[in-house]
Amino acid sequence: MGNINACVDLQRDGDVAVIVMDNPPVNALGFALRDGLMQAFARARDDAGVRLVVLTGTERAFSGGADITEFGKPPREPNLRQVITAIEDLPKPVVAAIQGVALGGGLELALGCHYRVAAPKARLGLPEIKLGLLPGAGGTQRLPRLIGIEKALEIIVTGDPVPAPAALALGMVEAMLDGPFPAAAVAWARQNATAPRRLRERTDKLEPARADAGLIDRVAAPLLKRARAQQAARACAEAVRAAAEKSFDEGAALERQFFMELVKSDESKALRHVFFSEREAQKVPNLPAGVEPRKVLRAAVIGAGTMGGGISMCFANAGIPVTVIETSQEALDRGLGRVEGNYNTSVKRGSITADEAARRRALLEGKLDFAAIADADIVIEAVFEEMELKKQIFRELDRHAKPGAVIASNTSYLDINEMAAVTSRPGDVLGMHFFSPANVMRLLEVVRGAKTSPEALATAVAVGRAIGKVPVVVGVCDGFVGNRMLARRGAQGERLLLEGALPQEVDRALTDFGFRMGPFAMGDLAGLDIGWRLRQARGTRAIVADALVEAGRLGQKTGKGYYAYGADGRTPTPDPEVEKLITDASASLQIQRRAISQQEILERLLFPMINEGARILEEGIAARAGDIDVIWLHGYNWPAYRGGPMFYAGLVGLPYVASRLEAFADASGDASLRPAPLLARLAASGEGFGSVGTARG
Ligand code: T1G
Repeated sequence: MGNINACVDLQRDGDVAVIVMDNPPVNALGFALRDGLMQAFARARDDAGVRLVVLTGTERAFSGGADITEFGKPPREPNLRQVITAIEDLPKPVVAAIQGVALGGGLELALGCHYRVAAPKARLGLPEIKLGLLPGAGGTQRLPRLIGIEKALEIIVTGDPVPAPAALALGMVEAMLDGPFPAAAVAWARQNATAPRRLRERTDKLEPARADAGLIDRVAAPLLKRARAQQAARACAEAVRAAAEKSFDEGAALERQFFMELVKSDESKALRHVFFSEREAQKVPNLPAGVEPRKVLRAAVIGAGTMGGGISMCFANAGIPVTVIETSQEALDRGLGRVEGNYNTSVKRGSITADEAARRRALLEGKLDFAAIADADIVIEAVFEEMELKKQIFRELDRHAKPGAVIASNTSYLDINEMAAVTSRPGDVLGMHFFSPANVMRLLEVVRGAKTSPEALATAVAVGRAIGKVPVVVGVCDGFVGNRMLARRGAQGERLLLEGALPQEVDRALTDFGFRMGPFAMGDLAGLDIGWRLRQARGTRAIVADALVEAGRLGQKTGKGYYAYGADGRTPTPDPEVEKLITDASASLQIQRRAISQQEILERLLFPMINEGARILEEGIAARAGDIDVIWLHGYNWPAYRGGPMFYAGLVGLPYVASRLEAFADASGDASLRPAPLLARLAASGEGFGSVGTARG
């Protein structure tokens, strides 16, 4: 407990005042912390016995920035800009002693200090753009004055953190100190902090941009091209340009104006929604107090196919030894050979060193006998999607796995409860649905069976995080959450082709919306035979998709699918053969083709998905609307700056979504397009999906 207020402690070390921020978990600069800082610095200023000041935080965080939960609420003074100005105006030298992270407003706070020192593992950055914002407390004006326009632009527009050694090399910090904080910083300050050096008064680092009018555009162009939050990226670049061309106060005023515009933008609201939903989604819904995940020191994977190999790599990459089980040496060699190939590619690309690849590869061993899973703390089955085969495997796993081991299936839609029922330990059985390629895609649907224990669930979620995934707990149903909603989009995609659209028109509606690829190009990439086999297994039909497969058009792997693929095998070109196949299919169904607008295509693809999401919430298959958004962001490349399907529905307005669904149902006679009861209720009451009760009972 601090002696200034709950978040701030003012200590004395001889003639040095040490101000300590302690607002768990990350020293977010909420009102109490800002108010405490103002009081502490006023005291240090007025205390004649104080010659200089050291400002520090905790080992985890100097400060994680402004308190994002305060955005959109009435502002309370002192605001962050006032706190930073008060520090910069202090007539005594102030040293920021940075451990952990100094991000966003946290780094801006450090830039208001006259010196900065950092611990070797500290990370500094201005990630506001990842929230659809720009640094709003002087960062776009002070950082260029400290390290120059070019480097400042890169840090601000990418939003990427800078590790302490690089920060030292750039001049973001004056020193990197090994010793314990804050003592090491106090000692450094006594030796080096001689005067209050105010960044707002510096201009030498701005000279190159002032001398070369084209510099900013040249540096900004590639950065803006790569940025996902376009509105915020442009604002960042213009604010930094103001630093070069205008006075500090004029630049700061422009930064403020941009911030006030951006904080109200849909793009920023979506990205802030994503930030909190990603964290919320990883909390096991309704976990009883005191339930802890079990330790996972060893893993086993059954099946060394594409998925099994990728899953095994996730564990090896996280430093967890993993045993891969196959039925034959030939299958095992093929699977491990694929893993070897993946690591070699990563080394060639420079994403990991050869030594790191060797270290990871050494953690991965192949075996032909189930007995080898005996000391695994978690076993993940990743064999062919055939229930009888999976049940046979689960009987074996039940025989060989040690007590307390979590036994998971990587199935993408089969019933976990049926698998659990053939074991003596249904409490330890659940689903862990990885997305291909498993060693790349971050989403992990953790499927809670009817009898899955809270410990097993907590263990699977903890392991998911440990191997770098975004684990989201979902319930048992056909397709769980992501694929169940995807099926709705796929059905509409097929209908749109039959009614008059062409693949390139449907795909363009989604790429213009922000997806990297449309559904048909994505189908060609994954292989059209996957969906075809699924439909065969279920006895369902998709006329156009089936016709393509039956004509040998499986997608990129056969050089043609919905599109034709040229020499590079990847660039899709509309194919008159496909257009004829589609128009013939329409004719065979006596469907009068018509021109369909891009807006109707977009709504026909997205609104039935949103409707299915409402049913998923009603049934308790997902605990929170944000969980559904996170699933689509990390499993299906939904554009983050659109927030996710359920967030997007709120932006468009649930009454509008409901009315369009009614219209689609009337036009097609497909009653399943009618608004789900939850959607209709929320549309009528004016509430959003965020108001839906959270976790399942
Ligand atoms: N405000 C409010 N809560 C925050 C927060 C923040 N800035 N940062 C983290 N939290 C919460 C988070 O929701 C979670 O809560 C808990 O802290 C732990 O977070 C004016 C306008 C700091 C690297 O963008 O990148 O400054 O789930 O699980 O993995 O120019 O949090 O436990 O209830 O992520 O150790 C700019 C955002 C803000 C940094 C720590 N700052 N945070 O990672 O823990 S805008 C950021 C992070 C701004 C100024 C502008 C990470 C982290 P709960 P965590 P972590």
